[in-house]
Amino acid sequence: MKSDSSVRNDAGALAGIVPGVNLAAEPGRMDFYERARGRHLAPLWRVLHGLVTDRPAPRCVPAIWRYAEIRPYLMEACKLISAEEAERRVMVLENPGLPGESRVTQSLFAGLQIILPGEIAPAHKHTASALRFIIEGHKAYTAVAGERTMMEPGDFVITPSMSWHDHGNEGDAPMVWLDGLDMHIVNLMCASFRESYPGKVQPLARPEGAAMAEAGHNLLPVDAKYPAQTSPLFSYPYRRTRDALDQLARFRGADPWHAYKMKYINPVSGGWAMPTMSTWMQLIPDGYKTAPYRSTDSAVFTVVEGRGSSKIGAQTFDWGPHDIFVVPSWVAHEHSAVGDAVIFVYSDRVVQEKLDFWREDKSNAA
Ligand code: GTQ
Ligand code: FE2
Repeated sequence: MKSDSSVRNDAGALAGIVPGVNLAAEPGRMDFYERARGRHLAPLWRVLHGLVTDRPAPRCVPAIWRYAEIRPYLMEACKLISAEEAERRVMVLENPGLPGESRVTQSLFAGLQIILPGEIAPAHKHTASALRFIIEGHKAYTAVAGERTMMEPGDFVITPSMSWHDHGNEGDAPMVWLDGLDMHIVNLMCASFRESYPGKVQPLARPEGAAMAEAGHNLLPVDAKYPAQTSPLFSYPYRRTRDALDQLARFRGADPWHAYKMKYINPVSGGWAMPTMSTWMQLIPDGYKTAPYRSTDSAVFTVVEGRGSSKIGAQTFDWGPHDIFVVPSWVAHEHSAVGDAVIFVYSDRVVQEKLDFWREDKSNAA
């Protein structure tokens, strides 16, 4: 007889939480469960409603990281380890509902990367795609697939799957950005590969600005082929994004749920800029309050400008510039701004859309 406590003890523990199972009959079934387990078989009826839930049941919880509180930890990390030794000097934002899993939501990774003047984060490549959202600093670059781009606060920068990338800081102050990665999605399907570049930095094949010249003006070279699903534009400067929102707000009324929400697009397809993570920028005008909204994507919000607060489920979070907060799947949320607020957001929406299961709810029902 096996002494597996999960089989022996759970008839009582499961009382009242396994709909459709006659718990009074369970003890008489225990011997069967144990023998089946020996053959690597398990009865679906004991787990079905935890697998196919009536509605999203995220373990991820609403949470906020206030920049003023976490920035000192980034600075302290700089005293303890170099960018080179760490490979990437990143403090991972761990969702309080998923401790130790390096997840900001169940599907997404978020980390704050810091690179000091003169440092280099060495070149590597991997299956996972990354997005960078620049928080502070100047004169640091990332090189992606043979081209460099300088990074400025508010810029959104893409590292596509399997492209070589290295980062360097040529300025005189630390640079900090938010990393968003899809490795948990990659790992769900056990598809991860990674390689170090032989050498600290990759050689540059194109001048800075080449991608912007080629794809950044609503024009594309006539015969160019773009087999990848990621945007060939790998930097979306804040100046342009901010200007677009500003101009839009001059002639359009604010949407009740979104205020002004503009998605970053891939100019080749017109779809989302990245194949695994949706990205957008949201402008909430001074004094505006959005209506309660929920959707099945989980999202990471980074405040660029302005102050305000968000009610996420039952909790209310006050936020200001550089604060980062999380909205889990299907949790109703509403935002209000004091002064015009600009917020960068990434989520797993694009994956869900491709798989035909993304849903939203504008009914105001929490
Ligand atoms: O900058 O290449 O936060 O590969 C995690 C994995 C950053 C990066 C992260 C990475 C990187
Ligand atoms: Fe990387």
